[in-house]
Amino acid sequence: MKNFFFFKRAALFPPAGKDARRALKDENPQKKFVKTYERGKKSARGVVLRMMDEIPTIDLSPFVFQGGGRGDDDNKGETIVVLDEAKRKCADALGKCFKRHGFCYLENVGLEKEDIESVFREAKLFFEGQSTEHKEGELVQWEPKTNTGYAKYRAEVLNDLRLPDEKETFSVRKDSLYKDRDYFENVKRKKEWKEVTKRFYDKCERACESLCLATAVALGFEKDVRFFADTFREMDLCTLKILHSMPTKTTEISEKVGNKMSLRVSEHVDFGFATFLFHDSESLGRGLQVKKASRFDHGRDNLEEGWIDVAAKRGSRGNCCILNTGALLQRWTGDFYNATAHRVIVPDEIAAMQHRYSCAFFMDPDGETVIKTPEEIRDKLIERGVDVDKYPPLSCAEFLKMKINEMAVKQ
Ligand SMILES: O=C(O)CCC(=O)C(=O)O
Ligand SMILES: [Fe+2]
Repeated sequence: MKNFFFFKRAALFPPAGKDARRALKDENPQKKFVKTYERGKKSARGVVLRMMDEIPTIDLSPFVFQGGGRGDDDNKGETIVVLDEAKRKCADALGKCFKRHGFCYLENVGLEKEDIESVFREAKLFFEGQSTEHKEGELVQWEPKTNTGYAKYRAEVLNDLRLPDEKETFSVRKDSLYKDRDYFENVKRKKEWKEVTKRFYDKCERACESLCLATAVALGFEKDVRFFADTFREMDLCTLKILHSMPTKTTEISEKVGNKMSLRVSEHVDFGFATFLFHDSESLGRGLQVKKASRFDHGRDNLEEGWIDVAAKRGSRGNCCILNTGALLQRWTGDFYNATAHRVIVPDEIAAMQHRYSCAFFMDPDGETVIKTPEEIRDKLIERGVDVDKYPPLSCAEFLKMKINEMAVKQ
């Protein structure tokens, strides 16, 4: 059953519509975006700025507990949460953001500037310090059923209207899941790569707990503040993925094949609860675009409009990351919260010449978790006009299987 999880985690779209196909027949959407953006700056500057202003910066520190949290085995499930003004304020801001588009800058999640810098320092050595031949021939290759290890260029396509993504990745999961296989085998700086990714993974696990607590408070689960946190006990599905895209000659990454072309990361909504996203200080994540997804538009249906250009931001302590919500959170709350659609283009010639690194921590609840609208918020949602029985209960495993089947029909 579990193997179903490790398959194109983010490719969860409703069927693409006419608009998308029409857009693909047109010119390169990356170029089009640049044009739109420039036009925005010259004649409709306010419009672009207003969209950017909608992206809040939220400080998670009220929910970050020293020494406690998910990564600490002795302390599992024991974190005591005393609700104070700071926590309510933080949760309130998160709730508002999740209700709108599910995308924000998040400061002080429990990772420091040095943690972020060191993972990218080592990532550069991992991706650029080993030949393609070595990476593709000697490293343990990523496959859907393990969702761990090295994935070469064009191994994944997040939007099947596109050619496969122009990125290579390395995925890491919980250390204790590696019993039967050494996924770091033949890595040139094995010790360093293993250490830095493990450390980063562990810190992300703790940050995940903080976010779960904050989300529960945001939804008014005052008596059951661990509602979401307790679904991250086994951590059998959480994944840390480090992504790299090489420089390209132009903003057009690939030759079109038929009507199709590739992006660095094509349009998608992440599968899970939410994702922490970090970027290297050289590329600052440029090229990332987001838009509010709806039940009917997960970013694929309209490739042209609504995309907002977002770059990474460091924040005063240099530890700011990006947070986006996933399809599972949207479903769990009967569409009360929204998932964020996103993609990565090559926005201009400067970005084209740069290596681009990013690091995503996908928060996926344990496989056995049953996803259904929580009793505690049914009444609140009904009051707000939400159809709470819209989605039948199903396990996290079933949810993904269903999505895979949907995908199979389209291919
Ligand atoms: O690299 C980025 O900025 C985004 C990556 C992403 O969306 C993903 O891997 O799901
Ligand atoms: Fe994503």
